[in-house]
Amino acid sequence: MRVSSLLTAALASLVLAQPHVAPREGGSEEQQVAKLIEEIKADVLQSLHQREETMRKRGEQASCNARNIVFRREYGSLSKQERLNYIEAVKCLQKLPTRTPQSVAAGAKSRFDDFVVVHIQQTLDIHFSGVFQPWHRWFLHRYEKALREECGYEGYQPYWDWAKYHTAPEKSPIFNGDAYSLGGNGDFIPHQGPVIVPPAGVGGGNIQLPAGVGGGFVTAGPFANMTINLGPVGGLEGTAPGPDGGLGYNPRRLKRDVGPAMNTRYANYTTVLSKMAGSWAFGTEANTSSVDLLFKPDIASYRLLSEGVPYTIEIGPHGGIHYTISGDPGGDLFTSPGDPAFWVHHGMMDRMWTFWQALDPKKRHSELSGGNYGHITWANSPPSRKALLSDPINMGYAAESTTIGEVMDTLGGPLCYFYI
Ligand SMILES: *[C@@H]1O[C@H](CO)[C@@H](O)[C@H](O)[C@H]1NC(C)=O
Ligand SMILES: *[C@@H]1O[C@H](CO)[C@@H](O)[C@H](O)[C@H]1NC(C)=O
Ligand SMILES: *[C@@H]1O[C@H](CO)[C@@H](O)[C@H](O)[C@H]1NC(C)=O
Ligand SMILES: [Cu+2]
Repeated sequence: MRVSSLLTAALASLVLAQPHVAPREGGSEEQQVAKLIEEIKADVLQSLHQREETMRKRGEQASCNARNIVFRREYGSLSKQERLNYIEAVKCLQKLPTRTPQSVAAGAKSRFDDFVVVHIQQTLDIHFSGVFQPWHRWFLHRYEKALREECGYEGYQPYWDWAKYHTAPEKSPIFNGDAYSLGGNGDFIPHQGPVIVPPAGVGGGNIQLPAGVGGGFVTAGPFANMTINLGPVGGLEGTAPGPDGGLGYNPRRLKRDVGPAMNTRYANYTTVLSKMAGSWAFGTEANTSSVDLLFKPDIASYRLLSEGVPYTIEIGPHGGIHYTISGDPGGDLFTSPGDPAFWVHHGMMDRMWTFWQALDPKKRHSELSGGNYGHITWANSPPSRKALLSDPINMGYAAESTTIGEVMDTLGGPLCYFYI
């Protein structure tokens, strides 16, 4: 395990970095993001050590400490062997028997499908609501655990650094179609991009989003010709809705429409920087040495930056990257975890939230509500109470359930990981 050497390297940079003291320079947004992340990591490792010291003095042991913390890494930074190990574990999960009764979901054919089922069943409760971020954090963690404990994977869940490949995601290590990728793009078919249709009464008109550079079946790389069993729930371009509200058996081949248009527009370095620090935190604002400036945006604006404003062109990087994958099942919010690429996208979603929390941990490890996305209904419609830390995170037949409060801190409770 390389964790201890990673930690040593990170701690060494902490000594040199002296976070928050040096005045900030401008630099490209990419450099600003990198610098901010270095500071976050240094602060987190330092606080981990401080916490351990404090507890040691009391004769207690921190359950998550510098020796057992694990780090999730960017997909392209994994070695070829590590990528192969991840791919093999996902394929293994797709061969293990399902735990979902066929009476619940006749389309569930594997352990992998168990995770797709629970997402389909709860889609309308777990998006644009207070449980969104914690639910998907736990979802990923339990998926990672299944890969490790049921399929012998020794690494951790990788993430897709959206901005890193935004000019050509189809050529990234994730989608280039080589033996170490998550499969190639869909074969090119001339087509239009997805259309967002606001429900009756919402107004604003249909929103035409740009297309990717694929559109057809995935025919190269490890998940070439992979069979999708569940969904789609509402139907997709060229694919009718599946039976039983998407829970029925509907075998078909994986399609993708990866391309730069959506990625660049909705998930570039400006996006990533804004989510963590607000678009004004560096450079142009006069007082860039104030730590407080970094504490914006608050939970409500973070959620809007991240998930967009429903039925507007500003769909945010969450939707923007779902549509960067697109295709089938990637273009169907309900069934989207059925594309192996879902999991690296949500790895980055969780990474962003983890970093945002780390900028003001005392407050943000319990901050859940704020704005319309903090309630227990989709965008608070119909109006509902705010989500609570005691609310459940239900994993159905996929894994054990928990509560929101248990997963707010990735360095506490049942969790002990961070991102590099
Ligand atoms: C995927 O299916 C296509 C069309 O049937 C075929 O040409 C291709 O060889 C298959 N690829 C793999 C890796 O099985
Ligand atoms: C980068 O993303 C932001 C939203 O986060 C968007 O407003 C901007 O137009 C994007 N840049 C490009 C070049 O598309
Ligand atoms: C910048 O912020 C610091 C810390 O909040 C404050 O002490 C200082 O007066 C500010 N400087 C200016 C020019 O506003
Ligand atoms: Cu989701």
